[in-house]
Amino acid sequence: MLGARLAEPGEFTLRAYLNNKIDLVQAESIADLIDASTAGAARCALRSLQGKFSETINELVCSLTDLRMQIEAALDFPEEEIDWLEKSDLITQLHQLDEKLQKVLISSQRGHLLREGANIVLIGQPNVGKSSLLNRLAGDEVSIVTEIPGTTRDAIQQLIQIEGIPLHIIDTAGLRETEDVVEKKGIERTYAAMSKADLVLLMIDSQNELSEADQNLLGKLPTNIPVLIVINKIDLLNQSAKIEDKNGYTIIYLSAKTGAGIEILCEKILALIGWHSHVAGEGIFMARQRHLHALDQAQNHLSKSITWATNGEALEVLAEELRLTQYSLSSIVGEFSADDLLGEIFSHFCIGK
Ligand SMILES: Nc1nc2c(ncn2[C@@H]2O[C@H](COP(=O)(O)OP(=O)(O)OP(=O)(O)O)[C@@H](O)[C@H]2O)c(=O)[nH]1
Ligand SMILES: [Mg+2]
Repeated sequence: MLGARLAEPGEFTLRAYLNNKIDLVQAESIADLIDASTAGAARCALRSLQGKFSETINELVCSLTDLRMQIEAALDFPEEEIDWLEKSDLITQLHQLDEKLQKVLISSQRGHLLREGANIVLIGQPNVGKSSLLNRLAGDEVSIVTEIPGTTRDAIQQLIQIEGIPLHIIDTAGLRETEDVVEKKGIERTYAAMSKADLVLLMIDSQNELSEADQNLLGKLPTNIPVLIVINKIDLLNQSAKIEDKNGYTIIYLSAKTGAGIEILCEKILALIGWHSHVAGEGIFMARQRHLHALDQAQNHLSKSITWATNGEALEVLAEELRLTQYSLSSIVGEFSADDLLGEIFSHFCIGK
């Protein structure tokens, strides 16, 4: 074959990266563009490919380098009168940097949601209308609905979009004591789905009170996962749709059958998974978990350095925290990225990209 061979996954992108044609964020955005599941996600990936995310990170790194230079100079020439490194001035600059970093983090968290979506798990007693709600949200009959309790046996996942945010809605087997082997397995899957949830919707029939079983269920949920209580079938009691806070829970009254209250539910879902549409205008960065982790680390180091500076600690300690802040930020665009990290990133490409 005249020495020809098939390209490795991501090989062309890797070469572009190694030849400094693009940075790591841009390389990742090529894969994101290919994988984008919504128009919003594709637009966002394109912005990263054009360098918007990298530019913002590089600006932060520049401000940081500038500040570090001032501190290093003060360390090297302690006897000089370096008036621009007044303590108050230093703290102001650190706070400004922290504010900028905070904005990037928010934009990145939004982008991460746009990229990954969120897992929303519907749980509750049999027959309360979980599958009906999934169908209502999906606008399609994806899950079987019958008046027989125990209809759903297996967890059913459906991808929907609200305001362009991909949401994986997982309908589960109604939770109850049962001797049925298949249903038992289904219930095990319900618990497994719950542990991976970003948000749990606990559904109750409006004709019933919150039962002891429901309360037990609430007690079993991991505390870090937000819960929304959904009271369904309000059409049967001629109630109107509403949202209220009671005993530390948010409760939404709706009807999966008529659609009343669905808009209230969608709005609350977005808020609980961290998509605040009113924060628009700050931009969205197509962030991966890796980027969020690095930004988090950067913010930790920066807030430590603010504490050190405020407490008047030695400049050396401050300088070290700022070095670590810069290291975390630079790892996003790839300046200090280890080889195994590159292998991990490029292996996710399909062959020949
Ligand atoms: N009137 C009324 N009936 C509803 C509503 N939502 C669901 N139902 C009915 O309630 C019954 C059960 O609905 P499903 O959606 O299958 O309930 P489920 O919670 O998925 O039940 P399992 O899969 O058995 O756990 C069906 O007969 C639905 O038509 C509603 O908002 N109003
Ligand atoms: Mg069902």
